[in-house]
Amino acid sequence: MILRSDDPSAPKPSEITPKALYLDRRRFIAAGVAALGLSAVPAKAAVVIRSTVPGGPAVADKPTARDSATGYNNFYEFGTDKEDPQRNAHTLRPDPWSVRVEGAVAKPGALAVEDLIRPHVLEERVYRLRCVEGWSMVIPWIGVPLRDVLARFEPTLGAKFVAFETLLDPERMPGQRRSVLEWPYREGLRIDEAMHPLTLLAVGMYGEVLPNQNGAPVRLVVPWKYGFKSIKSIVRISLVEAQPPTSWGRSAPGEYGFYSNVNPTVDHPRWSQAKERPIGSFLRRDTLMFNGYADQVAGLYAGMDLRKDF
Ligand SMILES: Nc1nc2c(c(=O)[nH]1)N[C@H]1C(S)=C(S)[C@@H](COP(=O)(O)O)O[C@H]1N2
Ligand SMILES: [Mo]
Repeated sequence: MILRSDDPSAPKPSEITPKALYLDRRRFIAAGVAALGLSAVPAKAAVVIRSTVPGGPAVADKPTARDSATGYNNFYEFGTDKEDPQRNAHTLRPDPWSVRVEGAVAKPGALAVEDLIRPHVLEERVYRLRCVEGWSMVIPWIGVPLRDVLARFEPTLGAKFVAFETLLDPERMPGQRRSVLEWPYREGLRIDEAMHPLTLLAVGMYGEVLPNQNGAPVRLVVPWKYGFKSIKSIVRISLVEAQPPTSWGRSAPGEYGFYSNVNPTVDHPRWSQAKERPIGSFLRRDTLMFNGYADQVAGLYAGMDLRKDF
């Protein structure tokens, strides 16, 4: 289903989320999913890639098998092997969960995930996620544009960048007992990137709430950037004046720049970025500029040297 807020036939948020269904996160998202008609999508139609963005790329790929997307993960808070998050993330406890939005906003505050999402229309968006390591997946996410959520906190003129933080809790995230990265995991976007309509605050995938290993209960999805920008299990969003530090930028500044746009012409210092292997396939394919979203996002970087600002 293609659902856009400017579509007069789209259900209003009040129709999607009747109050009786606010009881808990699972039921809340289930209600949104049902309203999207996702559970009723026939299997055949479910493999058609849809973009909710006008003029968006018609990426003619099937979504990655759900088992692969939930069993092959990067989530260092639960270990550094791809199978570790699925095995270990049961200790996360994503419910209840609140997210604080603060900094250069007129109305700072902490909200439960349900209240963060409740006023908005949940959308399904099928995006390619390409890891800097050279593999990619195609995932049907469920979420709301980040810009709609941020607007409610009324960003002020000082909001030039947005800084994101994952939970810091070594009890629930045992991988934080090892210093493989600086904890908590931190990421950041420039304000125009954060406000871009493609940038999604995701609470579900494959028609269900996010599994813990994929960043429950709420994560970012920035489809034109390498996967590590899409920070999981967010507890804090700060609108700030200066470019914020990021975990990967601090661990290897020469390898992971702030922008991290998918760019097949800029190699990682230790490997080429020209190709990628879609998970579930043996064949590699060419990596596309901005992961295939150049028409929508290239304008954000007009006049920048993307070799320097990598
Ligand atoms: N908090 C946190 N967020 C994270 C990561 C992480 O280790 N910790 N890994 C990143 C990387 S490198 C990738 S490729 C994506 C993977 O998302 P997925 O496991 O849902 O496919 O999550 C990103 N978000
Ligand atoms: Mo990644």
